[in-house]
Amino acid sequence: MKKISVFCILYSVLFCACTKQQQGVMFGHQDDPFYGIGWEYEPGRSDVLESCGDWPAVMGFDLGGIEMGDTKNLDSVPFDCIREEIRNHHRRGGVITVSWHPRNPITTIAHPHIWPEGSAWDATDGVVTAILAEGETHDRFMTWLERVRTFLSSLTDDNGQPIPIIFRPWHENNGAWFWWGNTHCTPDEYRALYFLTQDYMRDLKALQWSYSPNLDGNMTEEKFLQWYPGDERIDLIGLDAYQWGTEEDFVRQTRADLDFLCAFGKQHNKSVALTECGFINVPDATWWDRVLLPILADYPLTYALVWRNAEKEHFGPVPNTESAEHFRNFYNSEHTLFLKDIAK
Ligand code: BMA
Repeated sequence: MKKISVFCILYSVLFCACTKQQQGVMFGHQDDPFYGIGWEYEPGRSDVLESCGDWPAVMGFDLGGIEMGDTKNLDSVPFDCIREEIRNHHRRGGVITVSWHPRNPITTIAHPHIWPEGSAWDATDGVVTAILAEGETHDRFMTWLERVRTFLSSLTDDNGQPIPIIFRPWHENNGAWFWWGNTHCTPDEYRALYFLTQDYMRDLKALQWSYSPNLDGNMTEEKFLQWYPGDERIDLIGLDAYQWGTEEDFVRQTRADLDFLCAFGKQHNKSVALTECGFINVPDATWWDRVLLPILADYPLTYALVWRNAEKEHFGPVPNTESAEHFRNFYNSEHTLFLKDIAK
């Protein structure tokens, strides 16, 4: 599909990362400019900026809720602000990635609701089957795709040109916590859902498509290929890897999966990224330079993005804390790239 245009866009967005791959991995942060620890919606602020003096190279944003026609996403961020900050970051020379945690099109109910009812985490069986069949769920889902398409097509630069976006739908599908997870549909159904989404957006040539399973610890080609949408469909392969358990397990499992994914990426000519990562609330300040950095130093990754700094849970650095000191070591390393390293 659209080989030439996808290649051109990929080349232009990932140019820095590809040419500097030997030099470093771009650092990314979800929802970076909207809120942090102790503040929200103060233009110009960012916990990353205030920790190290530079913006993240990559910013991540989520479209969950747009499918309902909501004006704010599932984390209460207005979609108008998301559009504006995507434009701002593009203007700075940064890279943008967009994820989507859509609600469950069968059980979804109007707000207010009791989580996880109706949400992406309301992981009932048969949703993907119903989306793919004729009927009410399919029809509702197509209106959802239209709302996503409309928003993504509104992401244009100062000259009205589409802003390149790494779009990362249907992530972490090798787990069971989302309704599109691997116990709730077959591999063929999963791929059909991915294709339906992608084909519906085929006119959006600035989208690069990411496939990002969750940390497995024992990924093999056989397991990976079972669900992979295919080389023709995917531009960037990601891994979502959080340290939920012990540090030892996290390091061993992340390295094992990156060994596989980087070899696969090389063979199949795909970029590889840690599309989500982090250690919830960063309880060990040395995690940045002692745990994460050595991993990034060893793999030719395009980027590594940590999740959002919400009050209830944060994954990025917090200014004026010990974590920020170690984050500065991480920032100063030759193995990491921030905005100043990639912007023209
Ligand atoms: C999850 C948590 C949720 C959030 C969701 C989408 O991992 O951070 O609180 O709603 O991501 O950002």
